[in-house]
Amino acid sequence: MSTSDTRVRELIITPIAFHDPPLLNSNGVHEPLALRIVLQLVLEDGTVGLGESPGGTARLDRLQAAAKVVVGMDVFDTTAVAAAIDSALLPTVPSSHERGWTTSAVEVACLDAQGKLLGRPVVDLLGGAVRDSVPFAAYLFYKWAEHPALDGRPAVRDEWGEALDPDGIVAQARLMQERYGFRSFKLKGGVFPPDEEIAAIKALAEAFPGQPLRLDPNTAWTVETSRYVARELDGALEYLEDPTKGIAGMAEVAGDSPMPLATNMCVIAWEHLRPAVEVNAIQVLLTDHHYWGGLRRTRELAAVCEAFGLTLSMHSNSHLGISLAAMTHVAAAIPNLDHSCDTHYPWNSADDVIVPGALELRDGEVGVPTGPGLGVELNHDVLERLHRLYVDSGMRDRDDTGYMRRIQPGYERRLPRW
Ligand code: GKR
Ligand code: MG
Repeated sequence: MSTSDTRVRELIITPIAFHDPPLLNSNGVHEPLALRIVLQLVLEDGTVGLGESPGGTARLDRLQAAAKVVVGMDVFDTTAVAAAIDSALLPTVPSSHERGWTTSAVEVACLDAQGKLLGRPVVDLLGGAVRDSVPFAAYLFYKWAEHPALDGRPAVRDEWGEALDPDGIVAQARLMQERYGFRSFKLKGGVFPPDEEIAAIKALAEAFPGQPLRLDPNTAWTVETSRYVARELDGALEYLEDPTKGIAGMAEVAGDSPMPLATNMCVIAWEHLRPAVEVNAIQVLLTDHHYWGGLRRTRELAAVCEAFGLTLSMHSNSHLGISLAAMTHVAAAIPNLDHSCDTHYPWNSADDVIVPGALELRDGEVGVPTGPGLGVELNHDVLERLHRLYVDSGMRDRDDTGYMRRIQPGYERRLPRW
């Protein structure tokens, strides 16, 4: 293989929309559609590497800027590819975390292409698999039975039903377990007053004795409320995730919390690690290859966490199969992955852009795809359909709060709320 064949001919960026149930969180409620962006990195020899990024106008613009920069670069030169994109974005995007979304998505596409060229799975490019399958947690959400009728559009029901109290959450957890065999559970909180969410966790603990549980209110609580919840749930939680805002607030809660604190909100870039470690603000880091710089940087992050005694879990957002494949490959390559990973996949998998078969959630785990690269294949008809849905919907950015206000006009986003 000559280096002229492994150069990038084109990076095709395709924004898509797919169906999402009315999942509640501390910002409001998920809209009927979620947005992602599919990357196809085409090499001179015709090899195509796939990537998937969260959607939204800013991320789309930045990926389009990256697409201009990478043409002609060698797909094996991922450090130079990331540096070129980073310096192209730097003048207009000062946040390293924000630039990270773009470099990460392109790195995954490069690694997929490299794996295809070499006939090896991506996990082999990350040092090899330390596990053949990766455990995921059932991601439970309070939710409505349907997206209500709005602006002439009829109500949209889904197969999961309503979950607005402890019984509803336990029923949802049972369904998740029946369908996918999950053995750990995460509840998205910050929706109802803390005592109601404490009751839901206690109901889950009773229904699934000995199975790890997590609660994540996305900073909906003050330091004082966080301490109260932590005390009430002593012995019931594997970890408490982002109860309150910021490194200083988390450190105050961590000071007397009976369980570890986790984050995907206050430590989201390399420069946040040192201040967080200095004040012992977190004990668990939810990594996410979509913004930490890609799969190799995530592997490096795992080593940094190991050095500082932080345990590792994995964050997710509404996503499809290219992301799930990338999450699975990197999680399989990390020796110190101490907790099962998050995934939204059961909520969105019906609209997946990849050809079925390569990824299956069984016994709460996803087997590491064995085919070359990420081991998944793009379904071009579905990609076209989901791109059309994106174009026709007019939706360009996620807005959980705005959507909630259209349904409940008095709704206010307040963080902390309690
Ligand atoms: O999908 O509503 C959601 C989640 O709240 C998501 O946006 C978060 O980024 O899952 C995430 C988390 O763990 O904070
Ligand atoms: Mg979280």
